[in-house]
Amino acid sequence: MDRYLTPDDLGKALRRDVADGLSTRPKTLPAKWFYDERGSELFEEITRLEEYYPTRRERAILAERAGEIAEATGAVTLMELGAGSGEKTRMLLDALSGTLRTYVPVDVSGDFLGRAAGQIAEDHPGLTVRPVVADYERHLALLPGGERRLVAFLGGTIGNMAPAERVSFLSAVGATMSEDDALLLGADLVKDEDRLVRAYDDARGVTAEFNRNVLNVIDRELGADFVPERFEHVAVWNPNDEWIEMRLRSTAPQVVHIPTLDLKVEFDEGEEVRTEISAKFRRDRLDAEAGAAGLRIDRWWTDPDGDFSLSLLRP
Ligand code: AVJ
Repeated sequence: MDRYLTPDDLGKALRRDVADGLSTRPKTLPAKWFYDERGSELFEEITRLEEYYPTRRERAILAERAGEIAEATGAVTLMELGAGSGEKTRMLLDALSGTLRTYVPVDVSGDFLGRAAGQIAEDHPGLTVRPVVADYERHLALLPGGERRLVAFLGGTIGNMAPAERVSFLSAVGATMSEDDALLLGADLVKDEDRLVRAYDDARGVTAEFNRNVLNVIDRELGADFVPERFEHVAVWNPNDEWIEMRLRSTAPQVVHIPTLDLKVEFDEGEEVRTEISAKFRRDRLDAEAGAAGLRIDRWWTDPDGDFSLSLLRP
């Protein structure tokens, strides 16, 4: 396993993000810290919720189009950024089996990667599986190259980035690509506000627990004394930026201690911490952002209801 990121680097990044995010107003925390073991389980549970359509829709598009993707790319190397749950990966690997020789899953969590990569190697004899522990927002230039690469960034995770970050991320991917390479990008689409909000504020409260779990992560990793129950889950649609915002709202005035940072954080009653943005796209916005990053959308697919998109970007 190649490592560009040690547990120590991750700890440092968490300390910096929490110190920065909780000492500004409005307070913010980056969405990437949701995903400890518990958070990853909760996210898996979210993907099975009635209200949470993106995973199901993306899977449907892949089921329909995997053959076309294989034909259009002839990929020899598949690099997956944020190597996710097995199923979508497996659909791609199966479709690409005629040409594919190497699979490179990239993730910040070595434990998770090791397990997932081992399973995939076992199920695909003859495929070289080369997991890389890295932060795809920082280490793109260091990732292994390869012949006819398909870089997959699925799930709609690009929506967690603000517009300027998206363009620099796409530019950084583009900078690693040669003419025969392609980027397979999953992006959620703008739709009815009601459905969007319900997808991020489900009736059973799984998303609320997922949101509050970031406080458990900070308690465990930085010795803080957040009581997650003292924060309420909030999901709102921001029509100007066309993104969902998840927030945690303090239910009372309170002070939280973070010993590792030697920090005391005060919350007013009703004060909110923004924990995630999840941008929703229109084709023209993606065209523009891809263009600004020196890429173009070569193929564009959606599910029959137009809920979610998969696109194939090229230099
Ligand atoms: C994994 C980032 C795509 O934004 O929809 C699910 C995470 N947050 N419910 C998303 C998430 C709340 C998800 N992504």
